[in-house]
Amino acid sequence: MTRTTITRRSLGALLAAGLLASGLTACGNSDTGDSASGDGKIVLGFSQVGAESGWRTANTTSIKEAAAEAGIELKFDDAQQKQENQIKAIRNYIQQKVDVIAFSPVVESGWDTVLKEAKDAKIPVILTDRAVDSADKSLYKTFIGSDFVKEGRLAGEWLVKEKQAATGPVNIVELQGTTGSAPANDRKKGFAEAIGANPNLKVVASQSGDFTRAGGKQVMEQFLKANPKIDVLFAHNDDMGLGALEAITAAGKVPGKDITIITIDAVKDGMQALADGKFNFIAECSPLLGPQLMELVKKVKAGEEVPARVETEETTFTQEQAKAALPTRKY
Ligand code: GYE
Repeated sequence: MTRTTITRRSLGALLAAGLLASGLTACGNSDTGDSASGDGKIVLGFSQVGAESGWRTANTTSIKEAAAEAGIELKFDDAQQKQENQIKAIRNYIQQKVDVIAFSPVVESGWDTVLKEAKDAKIPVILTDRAVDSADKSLYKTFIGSDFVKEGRLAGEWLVKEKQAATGPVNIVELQGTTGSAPANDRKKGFAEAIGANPNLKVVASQSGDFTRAGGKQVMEQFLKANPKIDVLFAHNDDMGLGALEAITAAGKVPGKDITIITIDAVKDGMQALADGKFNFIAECSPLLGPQLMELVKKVKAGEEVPARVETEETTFTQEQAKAALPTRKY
């Protein structure tokens, strides 16, 4: 299988031009199967992680809206951050003989059995937003989402520049996303790689806040109790950073000044905190995957070739850039 990475922007052009030919992953499933819909509509079964963050809510809205717009019948399940619920939902979709299954895997490992069941039932699977660590790449047709390692790296590179004049140790605490999830693993890795460029930068504590505000607040309280000198907080998403703000303020410290705060996502509340000077930097992760996902659903249902990976384009925001972007920010 040839692995090809393609950006979201260029995907549209390629699909339109019908240029997705050699060098791309062959879909291989031309079996149109039994549609579960009586009216000839493509039926998509989607298993969502949960509703843990502003990012996730925007992602769910994007998927629902794009399905309606594309005339695709969507069966949607919220797994409440539990892998067992996702496996149950996927098995239900297989039983209902949906045309395509898409899901955002809460963690990376443990999917081979259920993915094999989907493959045996000849139902193509699209990974959305988060990756799996299955060695057998034939268990799914494609992946659409972000480069999480890059996001972590961008966060770390900004910090290296910001603290380049530091002569003594810079103590960093890290709020990790859901344990075992692709974004938590990859963002941690990218950040660690980048800050390696300055030996003064040191992660003194790193723990999961499960991508939620409540988790961010609670773990930050513990960090503050255990570490007398915290210079920087790196949170794997905006929501945990927003929860941590409460803990920092309650501890009598000024967020964005006493503690430099870097997050990932750039949802509206995060961008507001950045514009207000409470956050210092955000690496963007776009949740608006719906339209591209629906294009891929149509392609795999038709047995056409799709790229192995469709990557989201993202940027970064400083406080000034957040002020400029906020008025037109949609989510
Ligand atoms: O960053 C976080 C959400 O998987 C990219 O999940 C997604 C992450 C996102 O809960 O806010």
